[in-house]
Parts: sequence; C-alpha cells; structure tokens
Amino acid sequence: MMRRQSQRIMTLAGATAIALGGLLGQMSSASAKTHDIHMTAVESDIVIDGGGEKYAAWTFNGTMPGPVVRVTEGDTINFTLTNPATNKNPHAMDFHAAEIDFLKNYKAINAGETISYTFVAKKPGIFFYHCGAPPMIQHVARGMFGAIIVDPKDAGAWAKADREYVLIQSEYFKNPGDVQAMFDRKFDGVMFNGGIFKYHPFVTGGGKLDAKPGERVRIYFVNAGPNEFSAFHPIGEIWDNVYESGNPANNLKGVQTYVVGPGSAATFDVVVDSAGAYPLVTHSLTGALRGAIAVLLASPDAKPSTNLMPMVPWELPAKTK
Ligand SMILES: [Cu+2]
Repeated sequence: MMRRQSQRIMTLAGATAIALGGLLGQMSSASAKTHDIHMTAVESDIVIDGGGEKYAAWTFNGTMPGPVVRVTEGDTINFTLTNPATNKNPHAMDFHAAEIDFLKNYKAINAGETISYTFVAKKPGIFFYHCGAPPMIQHVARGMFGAIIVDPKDAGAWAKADREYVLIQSEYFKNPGDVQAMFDRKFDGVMFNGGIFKYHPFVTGGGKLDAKPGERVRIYFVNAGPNEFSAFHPIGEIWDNVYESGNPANNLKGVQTYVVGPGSAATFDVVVDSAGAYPLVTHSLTGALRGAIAVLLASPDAKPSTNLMPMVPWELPAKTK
C-alpha cells in the first residue's frame, strides 16, 4: 500500500514536472519577440573630431557607428536594408549574430534596391555588424559598422550591471578614397564610436563616460577594424570580468588587457573602487595615442547614463567667427 501510494505520488510529481516543463517551454517561446529592423545606407559627411573635421563617410542611418540593435537570445529579427537611389555605391549588411547563408542574405545591393532577410539570434553576446560590399575594407573604414547586443535569455546568467556602454573601435584613414592605404594599414587615427579622442575631456569638444565608484560598469566592446587588433585595457583598474564575444558562459576574471581582433567583440565589466579618472584604451599605443582613449570618470554624483553610445552623432556647437 505504502509503495503503491509513493509510486502514485512520484507519478503525479513526474506528470506535474512534465506539464510545468511544457508550460515553461511554451512561455519561453511565447516570450521570444520579433523585431522589424530597417536601416538605410547613407553616404554623407560626419564630424570625426573635436575640431569639427568632416569625413566623407558611408554609414547605416547617417551615423558612425550605426544604431545599436538590442534583442534577447531566441528573438527573431526581420531585417531590411535600403540603398537609396541617391547613393553612388552598392551596400550590404552582415550580422555576426546571425547564422544564415552568406550568398543569399549578405549580397550587395545597388542604389535604388532593398533587401530583406530573417534570422534568429540564437547565441547571447555582443556582435559586430558591417557592410560587406566590395571592397569591404573600404566600406568598413568609411563607417558602415555597428553593434548588436543579444541579451541572455536568463538574466541571472551574470551579475547585473549598474551602467552600460557600447564602445566600437575602428581605424580612421583621412583620405576615404585611398583603398591602397587601407590595404597597407596606413591609418591616420584610431577611433572609439567614430571619433578621435571623443571621450577625452581634456580635448576640445571631447566628452567622458560617467560612473559612480562601486558601480559595475559593463562595456560592450566591438573592434570594427578593418585591420588593427585592440588590446583593451582600463588604466588604473583591472577588468573584473571579460566575457569573450559577450557570452556569459565565457567568463574570464581579473584580466588586465584583453585582445579583441578585427571583426570580434567582448563584454568587459569593471567596478571602479574609488572616484577618479580611468582611461579605457587600446594598449597598442599607436592606436591609443592617435585617438583611442575613452575616459571613464568616476564620481559620487555621476548622473545616470541614458545612452548606450553617448555623443553619437557627435554634434559640436556652431563655430563663431
Ligand atoms: Cu557599404
């Protein structure tokens, strides 16, 4: 009798677990969202330094980098790229967060054309996106790149961040028509978020990244290249965690400098112990000293950050003569 009862209880428990499992499965698939994302290839001048220097860029939606796309693991993205008839060049879009056929989906479209495709963001992380139209080295150098964050489905997979930023490193070639200079790696500057010393408060027109001491600051870092490796390092600090490709499963601890190659990305957590300035740099010094310094300024009265990518676009006050 006892045995039969306990068997029955176990069967009930098993049935409940199966039912619950089924329900949770339904809930997770029901909670997966679909995002309709439309971008436009824009060939136009943008400001790339605090002196108001203009650059003949090619961009997604008119800014360098393009807009940050943010979805959750398991979500579906319906993506459309429009290349307006007023443009002069073919363009394309390659999402590193997607696992789909390259030939069909990432092909270049001519001015006046539109392309659409769908993908499921199956793996969590921070991923690069870029134009792949030939010569790709030039389309990336001229500004056709950005970041897509795929948040983990399980928010408890890592510590909660108090503040988040996206930083994208790329090289600047002052003559955007000189493709040979790009092949020869003859860059004139290295940028974070499309600007030279954009987050350097001692430079005219430069800004900063705000934080409070003790906060966990999460940097979603992408290296757009096209060629140089980044050696990402927080001066005066140590990365508490580095997540390769931004996947919570790839958790390194106590890292001083972490190499992010072109076309790759990682998520960096830093908890600044005390108030002060902490420049985030590529420790490849030819890059840092030519523009790739972003100062994280920790102060008890730091304002909340509302923008993942502050100062994009970089709008400087009009010059008075
Ligand atoms: Cu392009």
